[in-house]
Amino acid sequence: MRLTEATQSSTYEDQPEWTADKAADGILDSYSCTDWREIGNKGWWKASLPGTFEVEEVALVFKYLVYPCTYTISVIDDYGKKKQLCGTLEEYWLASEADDPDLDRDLPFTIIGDDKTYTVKCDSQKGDTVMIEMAAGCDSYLGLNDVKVYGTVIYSAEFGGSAYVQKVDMLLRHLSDSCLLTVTIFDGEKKKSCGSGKADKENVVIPCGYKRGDRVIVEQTGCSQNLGLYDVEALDRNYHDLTLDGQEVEKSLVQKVVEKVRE
Ligand SMILES: [Ca+2]
Repeated sequence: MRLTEATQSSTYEDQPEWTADKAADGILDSYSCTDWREIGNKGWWKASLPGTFEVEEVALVFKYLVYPCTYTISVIDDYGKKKQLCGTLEEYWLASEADDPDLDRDLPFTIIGDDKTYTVKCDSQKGDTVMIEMAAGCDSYLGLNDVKVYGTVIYSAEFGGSAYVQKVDMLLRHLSDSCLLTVTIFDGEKKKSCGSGKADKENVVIPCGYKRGDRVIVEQTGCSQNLGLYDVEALDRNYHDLTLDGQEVEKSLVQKVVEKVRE
């Protein structure tokens, strides 16, 4: 997803052009890195996500030296500013180890050309900001080429009663080939799947086969950004619009309902 409003605790004074936004521009070359250097202090880098996401994965792409230091990767909640840990990157002499083909040791990086990518799996932490911190006391600096964040947005709306749903019609702000929109009708606690569609056109329509329920849930998965649902419409079997009371919902709520259905 496209990251914005990148900031960092400091910018290395000898490389003033290596600003925080260089790790949020999607450009993977050695002139598009960020560098912060904190001797003895706790350094950090953070950026805003394009909306509130349930974050599944954060990938850090390094271009050059990473001196031994422990980095923590977190997702920050929008309202409470609650910091939720995704994972840590422990001390690695990345450049020397990765450049030595005889070194018999597993590195937690995917290495393609000069790019060394460290991926941390998150546990659907919900938030609108990603933050990377360097442990205090590291005599270290970081050449961070880019940060990639993957996550899910969920939309949920109630009909204000029970209805037979003919189709769900969605109007998107952004398009994506890799992104799937999945529509589910809930009838009380019973889950009825309508189907999925690629988010590759402005107007995505998912037929629901007159499934009866009182709530529609749209899940956005595999996306690199929040598609931005301009509008969601559901038609009943008489082709009447169902009034939707739309909102983003906590995934835990959906999971709770789904778990009950499976019981
Ligand atoms: Ca970059």
